[in-house]
Amino acid sequence: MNSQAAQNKSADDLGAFKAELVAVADATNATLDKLLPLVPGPENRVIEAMRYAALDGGKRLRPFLAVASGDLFDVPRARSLRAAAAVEMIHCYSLVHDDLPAMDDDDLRRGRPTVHKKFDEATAILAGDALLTEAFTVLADPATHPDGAVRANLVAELARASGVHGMVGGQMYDLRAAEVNPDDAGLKRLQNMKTGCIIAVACRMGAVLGGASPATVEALGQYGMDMGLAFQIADDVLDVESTAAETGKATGKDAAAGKATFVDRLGLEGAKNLAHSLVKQAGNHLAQFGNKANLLQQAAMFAVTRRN
Ligand code: GRG
Repeated sequence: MNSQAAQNKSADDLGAFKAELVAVADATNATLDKLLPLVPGPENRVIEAMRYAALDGGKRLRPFLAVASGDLFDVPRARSLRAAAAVEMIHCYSLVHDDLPAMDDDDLRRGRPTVHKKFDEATAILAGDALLTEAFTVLADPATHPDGAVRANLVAELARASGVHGMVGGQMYDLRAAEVNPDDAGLKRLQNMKTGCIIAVACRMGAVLGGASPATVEALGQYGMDMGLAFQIADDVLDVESTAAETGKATGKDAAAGKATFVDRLGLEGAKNLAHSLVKQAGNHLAQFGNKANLLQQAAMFAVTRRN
């Protein structure tokens, strides 16, 4: 194949990935819609805020990863979409809380007012809390998997990735980064915890649902961690190179806040090169799946070529 043909093939592959991302996003929206029904009663306001946070917008990359990873083991979509919805609930909760005045104090998310702007601060805190807890209700339900041991494993996986040794710990580290001034290894650890753990657990959950061996769950987790770091570096690049109209959220915030990022450490080109080498490294963890993992390979490339 000549190089133009190779480039066309690669563009086609990314096209296949993008079509599947949209299909999984639609299926995830339908699943979330069913899982978050409105109720009569005063508590309905928090459900409206949860639906506002979770239902419209977002690339749905984490749901895609849960479903695509499950597909490697022929997991029925009815099951993998529940894991996908659970991980997206955690992700949406983290965005709602991250946008609060006490954290990043953002007015814009996914091209719309943030939840505390649309509703109010107390409702936004409750909506985040409720999305967090609802994620575990979804995983613990027998509809997710008939075997209680598998459900317990999924709950433990998601709890570990979301909690103090994962996303919450990473957020705390991030809030203290100016004071701690991490070296490059520390910055990598921060970003792995804050961003990588949730991306990795989406991949791991598909494998757990499929009854994969611990080594195979780990391989998919490593793919997710490498891709997650690449994704976060790409996010930091977009913060410099993109606009709010493109990303649907404020840009230029990292430099304004004096945040430690790999863009700050390595420059734009250095950061982009690191992100691309992490994509390659992520792909290596998928070797055992051969062509069956093509969409996951493309997902890693998408993480660093996306414009929002
Ligand atoms: C508040 C506990 C707590 C944690 C917050 C995830 C997070 C930790 C903060 C969000 C801010 C941020 C820049 C996180 C890094 C991960 C990231 C790039 C999130 C945005 O993910 P996308 O691009 O968003 O997948 P969409 O809207 O497409 O779902």
